[in-house]
Amino acid sequence: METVAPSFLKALRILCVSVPKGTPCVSIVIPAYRLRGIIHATAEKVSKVLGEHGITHELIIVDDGSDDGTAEDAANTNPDDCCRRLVILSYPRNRGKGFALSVGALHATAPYTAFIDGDGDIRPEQLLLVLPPLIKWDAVLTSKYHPQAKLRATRIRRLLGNTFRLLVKLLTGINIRDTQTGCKAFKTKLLKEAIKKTYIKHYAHDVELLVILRKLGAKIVEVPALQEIRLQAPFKLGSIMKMLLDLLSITYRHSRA
Ligand SMILES: Nc1nc2c(ncn2[C@@H]2O[C@H](COP(=O)(O)OP(=O)(O)OP(=O)(O)O)[C@@H](O)[C@H]2O)c(=O)[nH]1
Ligand SMILES: [Mg+2]
Repeated sequence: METVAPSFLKALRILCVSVPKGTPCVSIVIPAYRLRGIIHATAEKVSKVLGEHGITHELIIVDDGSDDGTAEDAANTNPDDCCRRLVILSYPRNRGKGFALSVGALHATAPYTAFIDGDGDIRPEQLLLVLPPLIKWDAVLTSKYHPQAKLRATRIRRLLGNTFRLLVKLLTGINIRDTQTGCKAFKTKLLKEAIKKTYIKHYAHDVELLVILRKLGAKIVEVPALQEIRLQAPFKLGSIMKMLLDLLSITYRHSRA
């Protein structure tokens, strides 16, 4: 298991020192769908890792219309002392991960915002890797296809991943190895500006957001995934078709705008 280099931790301290007193340094947006019994533990682990490094933060958990008591479970979160605000947002109908992230990001009050999946699959230490480059960059993405990242994937998942990456590049011009991994960081002001222009609500929202950020002149960088990422489960044909349609609609919409 990789650890975070001291130079990253130093950069992270510098990043947070410049934030005015009373304002949290980072808003953490955590999307959650049917995560009862899991979401409070994920949020606590995230808060603890940030607290260990003295990073003031707010947690924004977005329950994406779950029907299993996810929001109630989120309310049981017991955050670290460095957490300045715990916000739980919930709405009755399931709208998709992209929608949940957008709602959460629009509630951010810190100058930097990070996304991390609520299912606990991504180690919270990954946040210590995506936040420091914000000193220089506007958006930082976790990449499981980065040369320094470890990936264990079935052949079919690898093939699907490569095909998706090629399609994204051909259709949108975005040359990013991994648009999909659920841990990313942004300058909040630019993120909010971009999010207001998105309309895809599901997984292709990640691609649309990057297309818009690029148009706004954002500098985007990828950092390696700290942990070995396992891609095993095959996608359903219906999900692949939906993703493809969303990609085409992003291309149509944003190449004309
Ligand atoms: N599946 C799903 N997840 C959602 C939705 N809305 C928010 N999420 C959250 O988005 C995050 C990522 O969703 P996952 O289904 O785990 O996607 P993934 O990590 O790419 O796929 P897996 O490899 O299956 O874990 C999780 O924290 C979910 O709880 C939704 O409508 N569907
Ligand atoms: Mg997951």
